[in-house]
Amino acid sequence: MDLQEIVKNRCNKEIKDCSNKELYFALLEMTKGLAKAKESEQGKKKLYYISAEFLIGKLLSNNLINLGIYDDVKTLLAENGKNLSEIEEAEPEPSLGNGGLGRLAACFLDSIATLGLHGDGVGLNYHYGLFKQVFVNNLQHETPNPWMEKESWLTKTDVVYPISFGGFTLNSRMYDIDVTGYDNRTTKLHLFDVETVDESIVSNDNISFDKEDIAKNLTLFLYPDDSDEKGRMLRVYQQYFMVSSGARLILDEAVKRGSNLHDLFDYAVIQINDTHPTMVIPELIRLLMERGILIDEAIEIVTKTCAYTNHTILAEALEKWPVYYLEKAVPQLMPIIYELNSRVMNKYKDKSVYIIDDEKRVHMAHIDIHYGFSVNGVAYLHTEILKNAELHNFYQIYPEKFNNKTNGITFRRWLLHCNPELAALIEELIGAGFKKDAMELEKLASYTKDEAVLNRLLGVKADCKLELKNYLKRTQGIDIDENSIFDIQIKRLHEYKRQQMNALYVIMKYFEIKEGKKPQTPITVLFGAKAAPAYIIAKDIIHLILCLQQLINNDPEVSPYLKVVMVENYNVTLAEKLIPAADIHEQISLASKEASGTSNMKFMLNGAVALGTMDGANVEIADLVGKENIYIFGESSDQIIEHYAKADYVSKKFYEEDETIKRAVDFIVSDELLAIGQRENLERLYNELLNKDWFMTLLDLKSYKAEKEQALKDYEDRKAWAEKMLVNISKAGFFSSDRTIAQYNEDIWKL
Ligand code: NTF
Repeated sequence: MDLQEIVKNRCNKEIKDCSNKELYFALLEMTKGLAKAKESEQGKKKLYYISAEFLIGKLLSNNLINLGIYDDVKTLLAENGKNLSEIEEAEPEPSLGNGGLGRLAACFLDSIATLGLHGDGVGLNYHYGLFKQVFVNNLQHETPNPWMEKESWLTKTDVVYPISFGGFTLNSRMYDIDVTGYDNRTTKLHLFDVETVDESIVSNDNISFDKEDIAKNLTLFLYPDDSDEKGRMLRVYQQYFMVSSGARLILDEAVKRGSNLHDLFDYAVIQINDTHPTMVIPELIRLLMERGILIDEAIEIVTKTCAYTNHTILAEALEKWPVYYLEKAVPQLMPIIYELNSRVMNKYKDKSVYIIDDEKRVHMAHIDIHYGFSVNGVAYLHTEILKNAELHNFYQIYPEKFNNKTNGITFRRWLLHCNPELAALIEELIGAGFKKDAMELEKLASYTKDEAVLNRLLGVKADCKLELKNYLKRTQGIDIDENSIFDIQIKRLHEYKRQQMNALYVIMKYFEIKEGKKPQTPITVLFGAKAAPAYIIAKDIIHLILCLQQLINNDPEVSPYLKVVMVENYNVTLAEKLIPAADIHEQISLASKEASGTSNMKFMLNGAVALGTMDGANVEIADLVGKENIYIFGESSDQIIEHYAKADYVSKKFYEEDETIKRAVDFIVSDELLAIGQRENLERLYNELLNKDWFMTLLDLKSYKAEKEQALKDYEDRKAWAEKMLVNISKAGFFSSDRTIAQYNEDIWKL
């Protein structure tokens, strides 16, 4: 396909005369055509990865890379005076995810296509995504994030299903996004949408809307505010709409491939991504019964078809829907859920494994575990905690179902696309093989003493830092010093991830600088995070960070040595700029609480060094790179689990016993900060830290500070630091999502 021709047809102009937006649409059309040509159905059995989120990021450059035409297109554009990265800026980022769980689903689709596996994604088409974050008076404010334009990556299909709820029926239409594999075939992301959705019921400047008008609001937002019952009901409607549409598609396609439905498990395997899609289990049972299969057999068929991935041990994230919600929204499912529960009750005395508890709540994860054939965690430590603690009672019943699949990331987006300069250096050193076999990065190990290579690596990092500086200046009006140490923490805002601990460090550093103890190299502490709209303390933490940013960056005594930057509306696009530029990355969750983390993998691949706790995949990273190449601090997950069991952690004790901790915490409600921020927010956060501190910030603060100082000191030996960078890159191969997906396929999907 010829870009010049497409441009001619669309705009009746030459490439050189087109706007970036016009060229973006022309490239979109060309890429969609090329991707379509690579579609192919293959094999009898097919995987369906069902997920509430697919945080796919911008697609143009990635598709060009995967289709093998990136360089040609770039050159052609350059010959016509056009710049591909500028054209890319005309592409809106689809806002179909929240955090790691959604980005993981997107990396998985890339690897499924790249490995040529027979599998598609299934989800919902949210018109306004999660939300767009804007900062007003140092507070997070949420506005709609529209991303669909008159033309987009979505292709309307003629697949339509009627989806019935208690009292009404909505039509579900399927839209497809092509997922190109790297040098391989294309698969699809199927996104269902309601035909009657009405964007006009939301205003431009906030995300409130009539939560009861399901026909109009169903697919407006991902994770609508669940602080009231109407919001929670809406989530149930969304979930059922997604799984019922998906289940019908799965059955139709299986029949087309030759299934008589009694053998569905030979034609389909469904990976349930966290509990949001759990209702697919009772829904499939119901649909099979509608088609004449008796309940015993229907249950057996579905159990052999469905597999569940757990992504968190946080109790609040394990969904439990009151029976009466489901009775109202999806009454047709309740007889099946009751039946599933009574089968469990007849077999087991232990109430903790029941599906419906004494408070009449349906535990979604329990449905997955009893009526799926596989349960996996997302990193070694996480799976061990599931088996030995959180899901121990289930592990005793079904030891054979439990397995680990350590997360991974696609190297196409997180190296080739986001850091072409580093990719080119690696290719020059070890050849292009690492692009298909990530383990080849190990070959870099032979260069760890090669001074010329280490210097070039530092040069690439310096370029990426300068590029980030310019990008932030241009897009957010933020000024940073490219010669400072970039210390970056980017992830959802949550108390367990402990952005507040990083903020307390910043306060301590601020005091030191004020007192004349200046860091040898200036430090820039960068944050990126969205807080759930109803998560009050998380929003207070954002407020604290933004107040510190204002105070410190405007203090001429301090700002030459320390800067704090919270980027606005953190998303995949920003991550692609931030990660290549990082020197130090913060993975400081309370041990046992972060199931895996995936930014840790992206950072190491881009030559940043981790400062973290022994949590999630950090454990495996530490194992691979060795303790000289990572900064580990804090109590272990065993110790933390014991603190919770004994309920013996008292944050005030740490506050009272350590003068520097006390001073830092008190600063949150100091006159300096209250002059900038809101008393209500700052006092609430202060009290939370002092009286609750559920995620034990003060427990690890001292060792965190000490370890960070060590990292900053080590940074000064540039050669030794570059060696750490190179070791991290060379060991990143294990974290390719190609490896993860190959393992899912070998152990679970068996395509
Ligand atoms: C997240 N879970 C975990 O918090 C991360 O540690 C993990 O890397 C990703 O999943 C991907 O596995 C969630 O977002 C959720 F929803 F489960 F809380």
